[in-house]
Order: sequence, then structure tokens, then C-alpha cells
Amino acid sequence: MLEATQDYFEAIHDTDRTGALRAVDEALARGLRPEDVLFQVVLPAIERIRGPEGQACASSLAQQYMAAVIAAELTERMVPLFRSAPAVSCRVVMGNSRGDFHGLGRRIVVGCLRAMLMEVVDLGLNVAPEAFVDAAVSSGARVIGISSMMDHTARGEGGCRAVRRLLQERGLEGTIRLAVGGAPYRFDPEMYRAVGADVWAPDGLSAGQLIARLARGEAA
Ligand code: B12
Repeated sequence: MLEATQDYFEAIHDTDRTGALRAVDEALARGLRPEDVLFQVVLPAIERIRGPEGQACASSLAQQYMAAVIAAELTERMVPLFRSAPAVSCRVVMGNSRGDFHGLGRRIVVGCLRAMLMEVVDLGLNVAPEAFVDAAVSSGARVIGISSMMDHTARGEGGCRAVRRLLQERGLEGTIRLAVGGAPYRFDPEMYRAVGADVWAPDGLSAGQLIARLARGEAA
């Protein structure tokens, strides 16, 4: 494990934003690449603070919240510093489902997609189903990603189900694919099928990998 990974995690554990930013700045000054800061230091700390899936979590909501806030901030700061060639591999529309104002997970996923050289149209919070489809059509996106953090915004009529229906009505199924994510899907990994999504992912890294496969037209 990198020294920065442990220093950063300890600062996150103490909800110490200043210490977390210092750990990152010191790592960059020592020559760690921004890509490695994001994927080896910042994002693993969220998973670690959240603990293993399905087990009682040792951290508090405040710790989880701060880990997500700082990760979203650092994701946005690191991605423009990436040294990889800026080729666009595909276009994705992202947003939170209608009625959902939990934006931190979405911001992290958007950062990861951009880090993987995808072009993201980020519609933000509380997005109507029609707006997802309209944005995908006007931008030529192959994938719509919907983030929902509450049961009713995941399962309800303001989210993926309604987007799926619109795609059917407009003859766009097969052209535009649907990815979902957020806490309810982590609790019930089969829920994505019930709401009509093609895939779901538990974190930003796997979201990027799955969405890239969907955009290339590969099986979910
Ligand atoms: C922070 C937080 C808030 C903040 C949100 C701040 C913000 N700007 O985002 C505030 C205080 C505003 C808030 C408000 C509310 N909240 Co709240 N909140 C949380 C909390 C503690 C953490 C959420 C979070 O940021 N997680 C960290 C991020 C990084 O994780 P993540 O979102 O899961 O994202 C990762 C993956 O899911 C995935 N992913 C996410 N999106 C997508 C999309 C795609 C396409 C893919 C592939 C992957 C993917 O990748 C992400 C990055 O790794 C959760 C509890 C929890 N432990 O989940 C409750 C929680 C979600 N909230 C809850 C509730 C009830 C509310 C309120 C109704 C409270 C109230 N009575 O007012 C309001 C509702 C506001 C609204 N209408 O949206 C409940 C939902 C219960 C339920 N079963 O439906 C939870 C579960 C808390 C609880 N246990 O009761 N909340």
C-alpha cells in the first residue's frame, strides 16, 4: 500500500479535510501521478470507510459523508491533470433521478468516466425522465446513467422505469442503453432488472468499466 493511501485514509477517518488534502498534495509533490492519486488513494478510501458489503459498518454517517464530499472534490480536481491522451471513447448522459438530491456518488462516477476519457453530459440533480432521453438523443450518447440513493427514487416512476418506457415508445431500445447505481442497488443487486436497467455498478471504477462495454455495444 502506498504511504499516501494510509495517510489519506487516516485523515478521512478523522473527518479531517485539511489533512486529506495535505496527504494528496504531498503525494503529488513526491511525483505520484494524478491518475494514481485518484485510483489508489482517494477512491479506495470510500470503499474502506464504508466497510465490506452486507456487514455492520464501523464508521459513522458523518465519516461516510465527509469521505464522499472530499472524494467528489478531489475527483474533479485530479481528472483535468491526467497525463493520458484526451481521446473521447464514448458519450454518456448522467443524472440523479427525479426527486433525488444525493449528488456525491454521481459526481464521483462522472469523474471516473471522464478519467476514462468518456465525454459526459452531466444533467445534475432531480432530472425528469424525459430530460434524460432528450439529452441522450441530442448529444448522440449511447448510454444513460441514472443515480438513485433512495428506494422510492430507484423503484418509483420518476426514475429508470420511466426512462425505459420512453426508450421503448421512441424506438430507441438497443440504441441507448441504461446503467443505474446508488445505495438501493447495493442492498439488492438484482433490483436493476426490476427497474428495467441493462447494468448496475457498486462504485465509480466498475461503473466506468461497465459503461465503456455498454457503449461499445458489448453484452451487459
Ligand atoms: C449524504 C447523505 C445525504 C445528504 C446528500 C448530500 C449530497 N450532496 O449528496 C443530504 C443531507 C442532503 C441527504 C438528504 C436526505 N437523505 Co440522505 N443520505 C446520505 C448518506 C449518509 C450518504 C450518501 C452518499 O453520499 N454516499 C456516498 C457515495 C459516494 O456513495 P454512493 O452514492 O452509493 O455512490 C457510489 C455507488 O453507489 C455508485 N453509483 C452512484 N450513482 C451511480 C450511477 C450509476 C449509473 C452507476 C453505474 C453507479 C453509481 O458509484 C458511486 C461512487 O463510488 C446516505 C446513507 C448511505 N450510507 O448511503 C443517506 C440516505 C441515502 N438518505 C436517506 C434519506 C431518507 C434522506 C432524506 C429523505 C432525509 C430527510 N428526511 O430529509 C433526504 C432526501 C433528500 C432528497 N430528496 O434527495 C436514506 C434513504 C433511505 C431509503 N431507503 O430510501 C439514506 C440511505 C440514509 C438512511 N439510512 O436512512 N442525505
